[in-house]
Amino acid sequence: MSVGELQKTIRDLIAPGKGVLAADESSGTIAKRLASVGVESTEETRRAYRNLLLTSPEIEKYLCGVILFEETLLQSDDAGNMFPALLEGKGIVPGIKVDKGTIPLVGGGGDLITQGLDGLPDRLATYKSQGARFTKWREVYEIGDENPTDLGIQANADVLARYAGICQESGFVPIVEPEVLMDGTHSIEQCEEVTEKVLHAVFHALYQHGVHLEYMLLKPNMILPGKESGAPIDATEVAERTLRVLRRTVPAAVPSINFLSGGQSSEDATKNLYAMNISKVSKPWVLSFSFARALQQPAMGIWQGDSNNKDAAQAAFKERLSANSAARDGKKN
Ligand code: 5MM
Repeated sequence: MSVGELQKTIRDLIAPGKGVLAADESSGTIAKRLASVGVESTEETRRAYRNLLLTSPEIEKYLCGVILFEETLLQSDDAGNMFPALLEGKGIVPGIKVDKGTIPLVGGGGDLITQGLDGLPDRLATYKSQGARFTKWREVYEIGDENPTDLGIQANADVLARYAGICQESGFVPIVEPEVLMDGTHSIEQCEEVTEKVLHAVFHALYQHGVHLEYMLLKPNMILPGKESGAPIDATEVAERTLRVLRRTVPAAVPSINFLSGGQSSEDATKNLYAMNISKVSKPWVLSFSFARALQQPAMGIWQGDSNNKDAAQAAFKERLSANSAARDGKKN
């Protein structure tokens, strides 16, 4: 394990005022997102869309890292610069999603488990040669009457820890993403209870697998009521509950917690991040963002696949970046 390499990447990923853009939607997910604005997903439309995001003026003021999908590592901007080199040139660390999506967990009563550990060291060697310096892996937990099960929580934690260990061994800083989904009718109390159990299991597994907490980032959900519960989102309550869970489960050695947005509106995600950062509760980690939808949605809605809309879309993207950069530092935009 190259500690120097990991230290440098971590330093770059916790730069003040900056966060991570998740632009690692897999083929199925990006096809859904593009379809929602009337754009067919082809290799070229995916490239054009990611070109719009990654060539936006001044993104380096707000972003320290971008998580890419495999295909994007090998694509170029309109001027012919490979995307990883373009990002490095701006001082932004290129990252790569290395999981292969979810399947049902056998015996897990409906819980899911993420695939992709087989052959991971070989893939990492390839990704490194293509310019990636950090990785991301997501496990998903749906809240139901009987879910997640104890088996689901344990199995998913073990997989996350195995992934993180393999990545550190290969010199990559792993982003560990256990996502308790917002979808459903559950209450905010249920989300808090499940997330606490999930994070306890994850950090126990990380310890058992010898993962170096100093060289990883955590990408959790915020504590929110189910999207279909009808309950309003109150930023002060979200901050209080989320910080309580994190303080109970996440060791101080973890340098940064970069939240996912999980289907909240762009504004709610920013307000909640701000509320956490201005909270008087003591917090030993950086609290930043690794949003996909909450950063991208307004821009994608304006772009709609038309290059004439590029400037306006980039302006909307910058507006979200700037707001979240301020929120991450506990400042009003
Ligand atoms: C939960 O999804 C991650 C964060 O995105 P949001 O801020 O929109 O919740 C995101 O990085 C996600 O892992 C990617 O979009 C890829 O998802 P898929 O489902 O394509 O693996």
